Amino acid sequence: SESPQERVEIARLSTSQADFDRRLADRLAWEGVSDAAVKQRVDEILAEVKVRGDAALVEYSNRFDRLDVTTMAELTLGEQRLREAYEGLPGDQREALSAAAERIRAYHEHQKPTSWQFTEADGTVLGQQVTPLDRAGIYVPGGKAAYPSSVLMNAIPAHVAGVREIVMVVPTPDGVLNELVLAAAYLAGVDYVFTLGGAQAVAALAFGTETVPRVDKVVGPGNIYVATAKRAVFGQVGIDMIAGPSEILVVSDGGTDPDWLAMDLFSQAEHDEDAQAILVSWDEAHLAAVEASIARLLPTLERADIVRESLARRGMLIHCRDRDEAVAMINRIAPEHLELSVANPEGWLPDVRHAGAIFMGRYTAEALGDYCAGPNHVLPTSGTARFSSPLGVYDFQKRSSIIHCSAEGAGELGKIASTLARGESLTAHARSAEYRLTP
Ligand code: HSO
Ligand code: ZN
Repeated sequence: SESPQERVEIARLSTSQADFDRRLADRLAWEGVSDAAVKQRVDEILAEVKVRGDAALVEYSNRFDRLDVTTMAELTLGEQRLREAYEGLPGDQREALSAAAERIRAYHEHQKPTSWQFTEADGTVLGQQVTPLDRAGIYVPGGKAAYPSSVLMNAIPAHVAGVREIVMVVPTPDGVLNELVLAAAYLAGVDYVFTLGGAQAVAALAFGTETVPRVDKVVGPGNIYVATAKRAVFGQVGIDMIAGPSEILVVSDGGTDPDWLAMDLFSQAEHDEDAQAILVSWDEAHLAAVEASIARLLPTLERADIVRESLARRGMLIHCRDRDEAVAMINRIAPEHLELSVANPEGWLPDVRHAGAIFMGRYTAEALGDYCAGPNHVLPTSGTARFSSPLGVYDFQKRSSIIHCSAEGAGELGKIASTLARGESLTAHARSAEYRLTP
């Protein structure tokens, strides 16, 4: 580590290689961990919390987070405490957090879906009414993955959606509170916080206890216990997607400073050893230049060990033939984050069919989107951008259908309904429709 340059292990692939498809698939593969032993422990915890409520929460928190509490009151933080956390922050952090929250709020205001109705010729009105959830629960991990930015990204869309009550849970190992996380909760409109973590926190939100109100949906990332618990309570409450490790795919036309691109790749690789950073280009010399930047800059990173491991496990520098092959690569990988580090990114946009978030042009570092550009940083991972979308206002709302028949409309529809109902031998349906036929 004394040497400023080191050999960095990162796979070099080329679409011209005979075994390219297999090599790409091998490195993309990431199986969401599922473990029978974990599942059994989680089921036990869920059952205990369901039956014994607060008492079980107090016991688990003492055991797993090494606390010494006797009541839920000691695990509850109200709005006053959240405001104190915010006011106690150093000025620059307070300003940065507020600026980010404002931008995220403004972006999500644009996302609000509208209710609509239309009237048919006979006066029958049909439509759709959008309503927020009553209560949302936000899980925030403890320890090294406690990101204040993620508190903003999860809670602000819920607030903009009009959710009446937002409850947050966050573990406090050894009783240590994260003031930035609490300040973010304050800014995002969280109503109160329980210092609970793990499967027991998910259980509390899903079932409710004497102190913790039952929520309608649980969102937010967590470890394998949390993910397993969320899967188990799904159906009784809504959940968001189960996130895999973070990924970035950078497509470069060769015109961006190789140091910038190396750092963009590092920015996701530093999240964890299973994170994935990929660069695609048709410019061979440029790929070599970025590789040299990686070797020179990696030793200067605080989290060099994590980045080195992540690049070795799952990183890729991919040489492709041309723009068309680069587009094919994007849609095949369906990345969580796509950086289009090219001269005319707008020209690419119509060809991008699968990507969680698209960062356009040389100046748009993914890191800006992670914190403050405005769009959500909770995004579909592991290729799930093929069928899902960023977390948003719509995830905290649902739709009701509206039907308002005129007398004339009931006559027309009644004939159709009664015929179909008799075909199904459901005669009460048929007669209910027939009562309203116009004579
Ligand atoms: N890139 C992460 C979000 C994040 N980055 C939080 C920094 N803090 C997942 O998309
Ligand atoms: Zn990030």
